Parts: sequence; structure tokens; C-alpha cells
Amino acid sequence: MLLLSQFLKQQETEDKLVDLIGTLMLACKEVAIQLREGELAGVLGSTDNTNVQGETQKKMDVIANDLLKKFLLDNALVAGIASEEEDHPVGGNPNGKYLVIFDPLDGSSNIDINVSVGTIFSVLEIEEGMDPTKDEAYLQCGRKQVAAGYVLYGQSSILSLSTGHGVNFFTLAHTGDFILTRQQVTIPKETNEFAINMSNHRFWEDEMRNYIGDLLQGEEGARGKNFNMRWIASMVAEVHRVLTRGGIFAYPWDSRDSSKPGKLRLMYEGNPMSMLIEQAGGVSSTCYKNILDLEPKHIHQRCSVALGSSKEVETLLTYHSESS
Ligand code: AHM
Ligand code: MG
Repeated sequence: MLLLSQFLKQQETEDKLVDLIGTLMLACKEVAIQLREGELAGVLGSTDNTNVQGETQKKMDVIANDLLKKFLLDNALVAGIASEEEDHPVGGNPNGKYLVIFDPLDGSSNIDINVSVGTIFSVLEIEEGMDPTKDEAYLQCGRKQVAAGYVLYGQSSILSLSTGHGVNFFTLAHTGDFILTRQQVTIPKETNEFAINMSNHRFWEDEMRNYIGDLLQGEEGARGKNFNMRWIASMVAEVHRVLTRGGIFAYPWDSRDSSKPGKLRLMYEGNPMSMLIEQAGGVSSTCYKNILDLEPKHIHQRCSVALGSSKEVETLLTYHSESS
């Protein structure tokens, strides 16, 4: 049995990063406790507030955000935080080393129906001369992440973490420790499972419609095999499935709001999930460009996402390259 901190030390992770990840997990444990109590703790349902994304905040969105903020800003290593639920970044210790970017509770529409949700996080080092209360400090390319991961609150709470040396899973035990339960996760290259919100079909680009159309044809069609579909509506849960048994997950650009290049957010969802997927041997793309190579322009920027089993994502990309 190996505890998270023991494992990170074995991997020769810098002490400061071990400390920061420890703090993140303290906050996530609190979120897990609140979610487990659910109705009993009065944490279900919505607030009257709308966040910067234009979405009504659930009570648990606010609780999870406040917990992460409090724990992180109490850690002297934290120079600042940026959250999907906050309009602007919040400064921490001016001498801190790290910027932490997070989606406190991804999959909010699933909170009240007792389906898996999760906390997604991305860790950057603050660059010299940057002001951690300003968006610019956080607008670093995804390749610069020093750690990324999520905690999936499902039947069990599972941390999926990368510090740039592969991906490992840790399960939260009744003792309060995260224990290593799966080492060096590798995504199978091929799959016959896809995840996409099919109700948006009419809004997609032709390239995505053609690709999904071929999957639906099954063994009679161009792909020559049958595909199965899953849609949980929690990116954390979809990515966890992809990491565990392969698959392709996509939330592509659609024409409902042409000012937005997708629904998911680059800094809170796209970058951290792409780091995990690449570190586990998968591919993550906007359909035109590797997500980790995007140069972010806005802290709440959206992006199109297609990620998962390498051969399947590469097949999807051929539909797009043929048309461009
Ligand atoms: P959220 O951060 O507000 O929860 O939104 C992101 C979620 C993803 O977890 C999920 O993949 C997607 O939105 C679900 O979208 P849809 O409502 O179209 O099914
Ligand atoms: Mg989210």
C-alpha cells in the first residue's frame, strides 16, 4: 500500500509540489464529505446566483469553490488561483510559486441526481514579473502545466494525477488517505466506444457529422465495426472511463453560439484533461490543433475538445484535414 505523498516522493517530485497537491486533496476530501451527505447536509439544489459563464450556480458549485479557494489561499506556496466559478483570479502569497486553476465541480447538472461529478485542477508556476491577480499571469500554454488532475466523486473518490511522468490513480480510503490503486495508466489505442451529446448533431460541422455518421453505420459502413455510445454529461467521468478502458470523448464546436469555440473551457477543462490524456498515451485535439499547443487569450476561453484512444482520435482528425 502506497500513500499519495509516499508515491510522489518515490517519483522524486519536488517537495513544494507534494505539499501543494496535499493541500488540494484536503479540499477535495471536504468536497467528497459534503457530496456524500447530500440532502442530509442541505447542499443540493441551486442558488439564485449566475456565474461568469452565464450558468445558474448550484449550491455545491459554490461550496466546492469556497473550499478550494480557502485551502489553497492558506498555503503560502500559492501565488494565486483562477476558478471557473470566479469572474477574476484571486491573488494569494506574493512570494508563492504556484498558480492553481480549477473547475471546482465539473458536471454540475448531475449533482442533484446523484451521478458522478468531479474537481478538475491545473497547476502552473508563476512567471517572473507577473501579477497573480491579473488574467495574463494564467494565460500560459497547456504544455507548461507542472501538474494536472481531477478527483472523481463516484462510487469511490478517485484522484487521477499527472506531474509529467505518466498518470496514476489513487483511491480515497476510509482513513482519509489517497492510496495508489493504478499505476502508469495507458489508454488502449483502439476503441469501439464514443461519447458525444448527440442532441447537438444539427449544430455540428459537416466533418463531425460525417465521422459520427460512419460510426453509426456500424459493421455495414466505412468503419467496418460496431460502436457503442455513452454520455454521462460529466467530463470527469467520461475522461475517467477513457483513461480506464479507452474510448473517444468529444464536445465539438457547434453553431448555437458562433462567438464561442465550444462549450468546454480551455483553462479549467481542456488543458488539464489533455495533459492526462497525452500522459496516458492518448490524443487530445480541437479537431484542428493539439489542445496543449493552444496559446490562451482569455481566462474563461472555450475550446472544442476531442480526446481519447490515439488511433480513433487520429481517424476523426482525418475527416477534418481532408476538408481543410
Ligand atoms: P460544467 O462545468 O458547468 O459542469 O459544464 C461542463 C459539462 C461537462 O462536464 C460535460 O461534458 C458537459 O458539460 C455536458 O454537457 P451537456 O449538458 O451538453 O450534456
Ligand atoms: Mg466544468
